[in-house]
Amino acid sequence: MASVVRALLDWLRSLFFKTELELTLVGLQNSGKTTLVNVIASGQFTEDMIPTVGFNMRKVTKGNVTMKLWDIGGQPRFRNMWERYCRGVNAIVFVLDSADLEKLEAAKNELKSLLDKPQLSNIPVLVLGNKNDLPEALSVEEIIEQMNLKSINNREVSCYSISAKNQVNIDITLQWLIKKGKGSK
Ligand SMILES: Nc1nc2c(ncn2[C@@H]2O[C@H](COP(=O)(O)OP(=O)(O)OP(=O)(O)O)[C@@H](O)[C@H]2O)c(=O)[nH]1
Ligand SMILES: [Mg+2]
Repeated sequence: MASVVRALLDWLRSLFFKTELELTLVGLQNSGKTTLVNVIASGQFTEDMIPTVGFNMRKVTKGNVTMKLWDIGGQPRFRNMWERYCRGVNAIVFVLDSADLEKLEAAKNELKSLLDKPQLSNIPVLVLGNKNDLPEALSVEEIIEQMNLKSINNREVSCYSISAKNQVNIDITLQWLIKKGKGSK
């Protein structure tokens, strides 16, 4: 009986309460940002991707949750746009190719310089080590160490190891992000 009541309450709540989220995805080119957005939006993985020129915006609704996803190009010529698109969002998602060890230092420097921007202070950051299906991918502990994430102490920071390709840890990623949204009637 209690579970029936709970289900009824959940259903009633779902009729009235919506969560709205605005998120920005940044990270070096080829890390998998657009792929991840496609997986979140439609569950589809496509191998043949074209680099994002400028940015894309996708609005995705899942149940009561509406997410506005800003997906910004990661090539050097677009990186000066990152800050502008991160202002005022609920969370910044920094996507890393966790199997591309050569680009790790550049990724670390780009993340640091982004988070040093005063306009972005306090915005929570989720670092996603993507491509964990590849054998050389770093573990979460290695990413935290190599990306110097423990030195970030002016905001909430989390890190997950994911695979957009195999849809690994996309569920916990979404759960983390949804908690950053604000409920509204
Ligand atoms: N093995 C593997 N490949 C992936 C994964 N996610 C993305 N890729 C591949 O990585 C390449 C780049 O993906 P994109 O989504 O275009 O990368 P991006 O970060 O949007 O790149 P820019 O738009 O240039 O910044 C594509 O060939 C994808 O198929 C993954 O989880 N595993
Ligand atoms: Mg892209």
